[in-house]
Amino acid sequence: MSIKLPFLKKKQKKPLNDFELINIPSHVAIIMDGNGRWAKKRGLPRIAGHKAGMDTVQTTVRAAVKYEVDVLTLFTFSTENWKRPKLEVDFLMKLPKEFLHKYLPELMENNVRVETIGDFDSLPAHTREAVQHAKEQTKENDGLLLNFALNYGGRDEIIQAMKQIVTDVEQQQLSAESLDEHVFANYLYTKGLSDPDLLIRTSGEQRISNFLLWQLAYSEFWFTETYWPDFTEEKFVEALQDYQLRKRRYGGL
Ligand code: V0D
Repeated sequence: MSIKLPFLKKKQKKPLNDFELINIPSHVAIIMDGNGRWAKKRGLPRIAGHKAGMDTVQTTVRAAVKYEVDVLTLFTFSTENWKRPKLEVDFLMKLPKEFLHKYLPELMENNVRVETIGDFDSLPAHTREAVQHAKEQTKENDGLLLNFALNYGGRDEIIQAMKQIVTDVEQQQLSAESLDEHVFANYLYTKGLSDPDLLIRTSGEQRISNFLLWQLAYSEFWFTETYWPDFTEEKFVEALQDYQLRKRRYGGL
């Protein structure tokens, strides 16, 4: 005799037009992995993968706007990425300016606000200036918050929070007794943001790699084998639908 598992039958993907805008994750975070492997597969240099990945960022921004996500946090450069060859780092550091030159007008039209998390001051001046300009130009927009994790590391974030807390305690701006999860979260780069509801990682790796260590405590994780430059609106919707399915199952318990 077989046990009935009715929910398994429903697992077939619904067509796009049947997709409901209820229970959309408010905050989606993405580890955009597989740009190098995408390039290698095509016999191209790694930087060609990064450039193709840059256009996929805008594809994803459009999808996030369309499906009314509130916050999209993208891991663009980790504190560990400085160890890569200098020429690759130099190339990566030019991508924000290139991206914004190409897409800032569309971000404005779509009411998108640009922000960053990470150690902003340690970035090259030319990168900082391009990004700062976009932050200022978009600061009144109240649609999607496009949050670039730029020179970001989760442990680094926690350490810089600790240092600031110690300073504030020493200067009697904060009492050690009042420190709790809520107070601590206010010292993180993500101050004021809700935690990610959904983390997406592309390219088959299933790790968080020092991304949003504190904030991902209760997030749903969704992985795909797809290399980041091949990621599409359809893949994004698949992740959203999977998220909705998980929420519906919990709701039934
Ligand atoms: C390369 C895949 C957009 C990941 C996406 C500095 C690796 C493409 C930006 C960007 C990168 C950052 C800030 C901003 C506007 C755009 C970006 C970097 C890498 C590293 F305000 N794509 N992108 N930044 N890649």
